[in-house]
Amino acid sequence: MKPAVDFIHTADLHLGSRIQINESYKNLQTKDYNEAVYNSFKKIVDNAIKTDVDFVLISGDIFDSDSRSVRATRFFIEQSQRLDCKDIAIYMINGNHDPYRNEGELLNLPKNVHVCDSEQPSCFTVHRNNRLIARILGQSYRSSSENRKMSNYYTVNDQRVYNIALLHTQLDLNNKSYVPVSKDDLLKKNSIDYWALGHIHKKQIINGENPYIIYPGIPQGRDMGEMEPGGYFMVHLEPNNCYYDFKKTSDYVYRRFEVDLGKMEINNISDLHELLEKELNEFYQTLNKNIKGYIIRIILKGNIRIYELLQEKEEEINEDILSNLRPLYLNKAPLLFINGIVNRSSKYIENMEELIKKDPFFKDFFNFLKELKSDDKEIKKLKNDLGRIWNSKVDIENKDPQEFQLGEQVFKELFEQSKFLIMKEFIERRDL
Ligand SMILES: [Mn+2]
Repeated sequence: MKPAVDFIHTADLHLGSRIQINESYKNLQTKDYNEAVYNSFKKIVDNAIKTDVDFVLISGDIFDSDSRSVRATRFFIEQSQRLDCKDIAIYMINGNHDPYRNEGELLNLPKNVHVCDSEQPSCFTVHRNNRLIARILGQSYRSSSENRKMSNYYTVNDQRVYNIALLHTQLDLNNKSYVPVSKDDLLKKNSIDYWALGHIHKKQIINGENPYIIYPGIPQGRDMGEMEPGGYFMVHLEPNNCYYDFKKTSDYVYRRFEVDLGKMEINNISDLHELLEKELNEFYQTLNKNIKGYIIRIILKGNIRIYELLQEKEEEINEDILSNLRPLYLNKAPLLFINGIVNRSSKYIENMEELIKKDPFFKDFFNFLKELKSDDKEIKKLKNDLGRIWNSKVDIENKDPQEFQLGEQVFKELFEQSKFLIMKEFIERRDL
């Protein structure tokens, strides 16, 4: 019988980076959000000690940048030393953000930290009470992109103990920058029991049974592209009894907050204020009190009578709304930071329901849209026609503002918005 093992699987700590909060909050008294990325790793170490795991795995991107920061390195060492005192080892690979340094790290790493080599796969053996309990394989990135299919060369012939492999990959055979490999490739390597993946910042169970293929995601999201509460996996492997539990670590959580402006008759900016304040307050009541802070973006949707005014004075109105709403949530728990407002509203159309139902022209138009929505080829063409400012490939490594990444959500919003703009144009021109 294989010996049981308990371990933590984390990845993408990105130590040295900070969460993004709007400039206007820079004069705040408490700025512990600057520590959020560090704190999430500290929580992982706390729990490793508390639960006395056999070891901790980190699947790449421990540091946010290949130039490293002294502070991030110092912090990592301090936390590793806490584990060393409890005889808990760390096994790690370097990813695209923190490729392997031949000259070593900026500071000496404690003896319990085992870094996989970048030139060939490393294989570490783990012992408990002088008995072999697991093997850990892995290979580090040599530079910030990596086209070697390193997992092909992870070889092990003995299956009497659990064999666990670390890999930093996009898990996409066509992606030549982040280890081109497919799920099937990994499934085929039947000597490996658990693939501890890193690189994708969102928690994902790619395969939920042996061989396990799991992404823990980033422990603390840093912008609107990393929205869900992050964490790590606590894993127990034992013949006939394996489980993996996701443990949340994020102090701060990014959320979208959508407001339907069609809910109320809005004739001026005061009405708009009133609606937003009420809606935001209701949204706030639904937030989890155990989270230190939420960082949100407000998305305005629906049909509004003062659409032209909103368009014409967009910047000024947004500033006015933000300066009214922001102070309301600064001394509360959880904190609420409003990073910005995105306007995806459209013109209010008189008797719209009637028009859609009865007017043959609009009936046709809506039927056309329905068909268009389910026509993948046409949708693809449409996305291309949106212009170069919209990047249809959403890439977590791309630091451009999220607004210009054309994800499914954003595309849907633009589609809805343009539907009403077209209706408005039709009505106005037909009346001429
Ligand atoms: Mn990463």
